[in-house]
Amino acid sequence: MKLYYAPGTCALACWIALKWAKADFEVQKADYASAEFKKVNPLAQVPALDIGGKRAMTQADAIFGYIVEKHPEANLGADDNILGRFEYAETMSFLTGDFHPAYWPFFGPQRYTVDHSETALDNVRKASFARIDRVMTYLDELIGDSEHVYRNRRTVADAYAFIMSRWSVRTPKSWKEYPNIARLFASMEKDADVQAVLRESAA
Ligand SMILES: N[C@@H](CCC(=O)N[C@@H](CS)C(=O)NCC(=O)O)C(=O)O
Repeated sequence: MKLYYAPGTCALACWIALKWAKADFEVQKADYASAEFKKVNPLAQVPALDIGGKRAMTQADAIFGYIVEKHPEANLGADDNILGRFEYAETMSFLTGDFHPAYWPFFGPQRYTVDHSETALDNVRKASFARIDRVMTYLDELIGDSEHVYRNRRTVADAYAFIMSRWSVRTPKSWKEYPNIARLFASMEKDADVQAVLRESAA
């Protein structure tokens, strides 16, 4: 099984989840603009997970679902009751559908304006910040006084939220200014698997 990633991206969260699940896997750095990688994922995005099927798996949330179901002993997913499953699905939908896209205009402003002057690009970045702050604030509230995103225990949602919140250091308000996210960070940064992924992905 091979995980395609790029440094700093949400694919690192899948990498952490695979480690937490004690899965047998390898990783490959992807050049997402390359023709070669477009054969793996025609959308030219990471993560992609090749488990030897006809095509690689794509979409972070779906990949997390696969890891969770394949490794039930790791208990990285929802509590097994109707409200537990609802809350987990709600959290993952927020992370994949609201949180992640909030950062897209910040990192790819040229996709959101036909004017590619530095001023126009900077204006898109500035405009995106309100939405980023809103999703960061919501995440902070989800964590509350715990160290986790979902029900005060470790799930793939911690890895996903942690990796994506790191992007905030490039915005006017870093994760350090959201007290509950900062507590999640303190706990994640002590985790040996997280440390290994951050080290190996930056190498
Ligand atoms: N819907 C996809 C989005 C994945 C995504 O946007 N990945 C980013 C890295 S965090 C990427 O590959 N960006 C490259 C690009 O869009 O050109 C998912 O949830 O997996």
